[in-house]
Amino acid sequence: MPINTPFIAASPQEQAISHLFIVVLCWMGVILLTVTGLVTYAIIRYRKKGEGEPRQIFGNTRLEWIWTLLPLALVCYFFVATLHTMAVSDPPTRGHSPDMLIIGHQWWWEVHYLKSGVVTANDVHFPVGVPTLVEFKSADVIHDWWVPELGPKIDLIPGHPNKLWIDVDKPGTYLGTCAQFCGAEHAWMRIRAIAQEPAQFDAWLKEQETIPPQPTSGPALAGLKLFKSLPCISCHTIEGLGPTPDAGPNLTHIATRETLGAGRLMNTPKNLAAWLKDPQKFKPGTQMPNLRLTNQQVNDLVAYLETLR
Ligand code: HEC
Ligand SMILES: [Cu+2]
Repeated sequence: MPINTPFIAASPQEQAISHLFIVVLCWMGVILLTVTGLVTYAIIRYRKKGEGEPRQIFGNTRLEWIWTLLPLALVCYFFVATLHTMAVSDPPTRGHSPDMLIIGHQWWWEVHYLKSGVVTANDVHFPVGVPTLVEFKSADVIHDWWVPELGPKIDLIPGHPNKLWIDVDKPGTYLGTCAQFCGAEHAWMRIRAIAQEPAQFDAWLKEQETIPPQPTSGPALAGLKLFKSLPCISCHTIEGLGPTPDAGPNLTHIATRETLGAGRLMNTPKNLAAWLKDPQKFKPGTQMPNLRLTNQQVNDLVAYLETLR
């Protein structure tokens, strides 16, 4: 899916924020031009031509009223406009139960669709035109969710859940990132917000709800056996295999995701093999260790993971 043009608001929340930004920017421009214009005029008009100081004026009440009231009115206007934008961009969440839970990890996003039990990572699907209440938590340090086209940023703070309405009004893929420095791979903690028409979103959710059948032969079966015997299974959940750890992204439908390593690599069989061979090469410091797999093991694991659609 093509990436949307950046900086074009795709939600009522972002619409309000962009609008306030433009209005304030225009007023700042007017003030800048007025002040520099007056100063330039004074410099030229009153530059010294041997005629001494210009006439000095003290206590001009009318002027003083103007330069007190005009800025005051502007500041009041900015204040009210900001309050309005805050109300529109972050509508009340109390009394609503969240539709989605997003947990920040060093350095990836765990995504739960609470009404269906689907768990995924990094690619975050939203239905267009259906306001989604998202709860944000952290598994370790402070992270910050930021997809500029979709509205405000929100912090993910350990022990202090936050909530935010996300209400995408145009289909498309929107790129975002963690906006709070959170350690070595902070720069590779990207978000792909994928907004789909409700029918498409429902179809996607249905697909994610069904557990892919386990392979019964060939390299894919060998890969499944390796996955269960290597440490993979103690960090990653694949539905149907038993344990459900969350130290690493849920891989139940890994082959349907667009990227690996929170945006670090596009999800192709070749990149998947390179990632498994040495994740530290792509994200030095990532919590996934280099397990020193042989090429044979990598090929079998890739064959298995590619069946997880
Ligand atoms: C110690 C825990 C741990 C072990 C063991 C582990 N992983 Fe990971 N894995 C992670 C973490 C954490 C990430 C996310 C890394 C990041 O994006 O920074 C990850 C990422 C991945 C990804 C990319 C997923 C995505 O959605 O981006 C794949 C695929 C993967 N691991 C497969 C495996 C396989 C196969 C094994 C066994 C050979 C394995 N992992 C072993 C923790 C682990
Ligand atoms: Cu982060």
